[in-house]
Amino acid sequence: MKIHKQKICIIGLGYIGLPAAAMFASNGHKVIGVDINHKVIDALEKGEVIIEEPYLKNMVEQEVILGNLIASKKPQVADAFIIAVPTPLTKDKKADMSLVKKATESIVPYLRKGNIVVLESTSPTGTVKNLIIPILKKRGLKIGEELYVGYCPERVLPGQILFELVNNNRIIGGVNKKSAEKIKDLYQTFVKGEIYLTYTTTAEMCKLVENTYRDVNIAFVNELSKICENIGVDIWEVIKLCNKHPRINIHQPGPGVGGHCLAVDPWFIVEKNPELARIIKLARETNDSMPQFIFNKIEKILKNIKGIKKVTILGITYKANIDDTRESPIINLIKLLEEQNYKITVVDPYVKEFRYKVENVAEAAKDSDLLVLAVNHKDFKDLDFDLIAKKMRNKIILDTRNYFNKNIIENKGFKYYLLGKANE
Ligand code: SAJ
Repeated sequence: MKIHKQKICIIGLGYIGLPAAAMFASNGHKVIGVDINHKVIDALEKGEVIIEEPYLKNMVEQEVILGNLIASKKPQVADAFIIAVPTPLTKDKKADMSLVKKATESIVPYLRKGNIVVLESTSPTGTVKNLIIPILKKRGLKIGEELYVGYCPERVLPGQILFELVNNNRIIGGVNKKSAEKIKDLYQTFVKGEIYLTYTTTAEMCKLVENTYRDVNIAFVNELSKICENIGVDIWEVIKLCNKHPRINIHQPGPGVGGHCLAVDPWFIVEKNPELARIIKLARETNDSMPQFIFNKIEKILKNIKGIKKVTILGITYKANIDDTRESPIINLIKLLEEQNYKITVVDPYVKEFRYKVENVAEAAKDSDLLVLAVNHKDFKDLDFDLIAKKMRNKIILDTRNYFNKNIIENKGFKYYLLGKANE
């Protein structure tokens, strides 16, 4: 397909905006990257990035050198504007839309006839219609005829963002058909997956539903793991056997659900439908209860040990093989341990700094009473359990992910506990 070179202004250069900016730039467009964070802009001016994502640094560096990607503190006149700013959760579990509002306001003076405006930030349903459009209208352009507006959620997985940006299917919701088609033409310059067109509110709902689907399924299996502990059945064996059924796909239990998506997005549905969204709310609460459940298990395991107890936590990120600790349930588990004055050491090769952090597992396990596998980082797959056994005061392991080989560990003299299986 022949690319019609456009000038694209991307507001918000985080985990989503920056990869999108680099991708548009490397596919024939001129991209102006705008951010309110000076650190982001200073880094980008030098062709550097301040987030960890495979291959992103190289791509950004190259496009900055070629002059296809330019950092700017303010928006500029352009053909298309993409808003990819955070929509954090407030303390009372509502979407904080202030950054989306500000970003939208910031582009108004630069809008021209024929422009495209796309929201990418995960947002409650109705955001384009009720928040974005009223602001854009101030420019006096006819929405859908002179200014094409829509919502295009990202669906990428941290750690493989650049691959998924290109290969995943996408949904585009337009305020009208023309808007959706215009936005599709733009994204098609690099998206190889299918692009499905719909209306804005439907697209907003799709994004929320995708992550809620996963959250609810994980809550289901987390609840089952509590039930299995109660009745003396191994949840992992149950999952393995049930998943042999052609239409069953049970998710994995664990110490909770973290990250900026699954732990947040379901609340955007609850916010707008408090009376109706009952399973969704309960699922959130169930997943949020997992750190406490793990803590209670730890207390039971160590109940006969006198004096101050030491626990070594392997992994604190919200999931495996990434550096992101946002909404990590492990941080909540650590807080519970702190409240009860446990001595704590933490090992996480992906996280640069954290209180209690020790570089290697054997060192961290010195005089420890319990080793908790909290995150299944690949680095923890082949640990030297002979050395760890020598260092620990009590040789006990709690595996919250069914990640270690029970037989190997028990052969080294450890007592092995597993989430979803009753303590014996
Ligand atoms: N988790 C479990 N059990 C499982 C799967 C995951 O406990 O069976 C936990 C993980 O440990 C982690 C959390 O859930 O704490 C979330 O991990 P994830 O890999 O499911 O999702 P995210 O948040 O990294 O990315 C999700 C993706 N959404 C879906 O797969 C539906 C991604 O496609 C989205 O782009 C992203 O959210 C987003 O930005 O919304």
